[in-house]
Amino acid sequence: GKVRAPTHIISTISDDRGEEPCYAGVPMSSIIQHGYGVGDVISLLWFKRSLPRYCTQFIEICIMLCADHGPCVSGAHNTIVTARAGKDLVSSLVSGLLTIGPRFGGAIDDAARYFKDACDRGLTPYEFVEGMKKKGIRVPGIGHRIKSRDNRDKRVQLLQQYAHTHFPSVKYMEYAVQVEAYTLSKANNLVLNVDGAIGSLFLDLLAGSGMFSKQEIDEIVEIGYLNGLFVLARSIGLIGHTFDQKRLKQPLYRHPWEDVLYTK
Ligand code: Q5B
Repeated sequence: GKVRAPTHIISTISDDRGEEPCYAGVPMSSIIQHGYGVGDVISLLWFKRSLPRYCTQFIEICIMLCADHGPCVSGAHNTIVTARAGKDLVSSLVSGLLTIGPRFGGAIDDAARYFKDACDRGLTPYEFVEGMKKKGIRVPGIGHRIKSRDNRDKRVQLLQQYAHTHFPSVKYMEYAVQVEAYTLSKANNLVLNVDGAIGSLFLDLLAGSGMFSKQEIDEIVEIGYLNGLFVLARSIGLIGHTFDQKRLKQPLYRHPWEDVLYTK
């Protein structure tokens, strides 16, 4: 029989060899005919399956709500400074993206990991939070620079409302809310933030949709798919900030001396 030379690449999510490209086996024409949205495309290319509409709509809501959060946040600031240094779109975009990490926007995967582990092990919020403190780890998904008990993050509320209406179960989100109640007893700004809301609710989506086996959920959480939602979403805003600075013909940024503490 025919002997196939060993390949250097294995790919399982898309195929462009036929008459039309396919995403996880679904042809482009079918994506358009069914009126699929970007949530469906993410389902196909990231999760390799078509998810129910309430799940793909949740993904789209995450993307819309995280697309931008003003010019003062880490990512937008970097992008603005880079664009003002005369750099191109891709350089300005990636300089903003590179700030996404454990403190800024990139806490979604760790929030999912820690909330899942603590909730599945039946830890009380006290046991969980104090255990994290002993290990010297900040609770991912908790805390915000400007949001607080009296100035709640509207994005978190909108995500919670959507899940309460559409998800079969919000067990993990309820656990995260109990954790928040405990952390708020320590400091006013230790609210459940947007990363924590998405992390906990995505656990509910994975567990409640019936579309993923237990092993698949563990693998998704272990690999860490969910920061991808913030990266993808915030790229929209960072691209916008780049165009904004170019449109406004903003000069090279230089930080004012008065705002630096020069000391020995
Ligand atoms: N403390 C977010 O801190 C921030 C604690 C904590 C236990 C915690 C901090 C944190 C976990 C990572 C996380 C996502 C750095 C945030 C986002 C997107 C964004 C951004 C935007 C957008 C804020 C003061 C005291 C200290 C700390 C204690 C703080 N957090 N303890 N667990 N999680 N969170 N990131 O205000 O005793 O004085 O030493 O790392 O979830 O990124 O809008 O800006 O859309 O763009 O700077 O919303 O919470 O407070 O660092 O001065 O800490 O609180 O140990 O205690 P802050 P710090 P002590 S959403």
